[in-house]
Amino acid sequence: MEDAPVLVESRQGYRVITLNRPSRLNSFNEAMHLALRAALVEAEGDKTCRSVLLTGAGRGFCAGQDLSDRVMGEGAEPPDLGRTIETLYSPLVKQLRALPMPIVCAVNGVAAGAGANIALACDIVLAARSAIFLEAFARIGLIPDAGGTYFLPRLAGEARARGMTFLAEPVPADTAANWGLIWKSVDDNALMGEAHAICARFAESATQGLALAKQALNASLANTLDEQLALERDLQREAGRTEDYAEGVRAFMEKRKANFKGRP
Ligand code: T3D
Repeated sequence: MEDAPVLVESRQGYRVITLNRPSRLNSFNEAMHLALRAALVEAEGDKTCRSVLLTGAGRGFCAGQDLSDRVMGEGAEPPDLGRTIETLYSPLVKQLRALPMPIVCAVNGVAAGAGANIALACDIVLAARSAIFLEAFARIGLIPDAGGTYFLPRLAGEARARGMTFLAEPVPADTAANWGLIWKSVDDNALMGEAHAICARFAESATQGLALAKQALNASLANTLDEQLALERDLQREAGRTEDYAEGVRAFMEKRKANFKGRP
C-alpha cells in the first residue's frame, strides 16, 4: 500500500517513522520531505516519546531525490537545486541532528544519494547485511548533499569519503560497519528486531542525558578541545539537575534498577 508518504506508529516510549514510497525505493519528493519533518516535530512534541526508529517500506531504505521530478526537456530552464537543498534537504538534516532524543535508523535496503546521507545523520545506524550505501551523486553529475560532504570524511576518513564520492560504487553494509560509517550490520531477518530492542531500551533510559550527550557530540565535530570542555561543563550542569540523574545515583546506591522518566 502506498498512500501516505510517511507512516508513523506509536510504540511504548518511541515512534516508528517509515518512509513509504516503495515503488520508487522511498525516494524523496516534496510531500515525503514535509511528512517526515512533520512526523519529527510531532515526536519532539510528545513527552512520552524517548526515541525515533526511522526505516523504509519495501526493499529499499531511500534512493535519494525522486529523479522523475527532475527530468528536463531539451533547452529547458534547469531547476534551482540550491533552493531544494536550502528549503528541504538541509533543514531535514538539521532537524535530525537537533532532535532531542536518539534516532535509530534501520537501513533495510539500498540507501542511495541523499538517502544514504540522511541515514548517516541519524544517531545509531543499523543496516541489514544485504543493504548497500551508495553515494550515487557522481553518476548524475551532482555532489553529495544532505550533509554527505560533512559526515563522510568525519565518519569514514578522507580516503574513503573521496572514493565513495568520486567512484559512486555501492558499499555493502558489512564494509560500512568496518569503516565506522554505521554502528553495525545485522542479518536481514534480525534488523527490525534489533532496532526495536534498542528503542525499547531507550524507553527506559535517562533520555534527557542522552539528548544532552547528542548535543555535545554534534558540537564536538567543529569545536576545539577548550570549547568542547566548556560545553561539557555546561551540559553536565544541566544533566546534574535532572530527576533522572538523582534517580540513577539512588538506584546505584540501593543496588536496584533505576526507574528513569525521561523528559518531565
Ligand atoms: O534534486 C535536488 O533537489 C537535489 C538533491 C539531490 C539529492 C539526491 O539524492 S541526488 C541522487 C538521486 N538518487 C540517485 O541517483 C539514485 C537513483 N537510483 C539508483 O541508482 C538505483 O535505483 C539504486 C542503485 C538505488 C537501486 O537499484 P536497483 O537495481 O536495486 O533498483 P531499480 O530497478 O533501479 O529501482 C527500482 C524502481 O525504483 C525503479 O522504478 P521501475 O523501473 O520499477 O518503475 C526505479 O526507477 C525507481 N527509482 C529508484 N531510485 C529512484 C527511482 N525513481 C525515482 N528517483 C529515484 N531516485
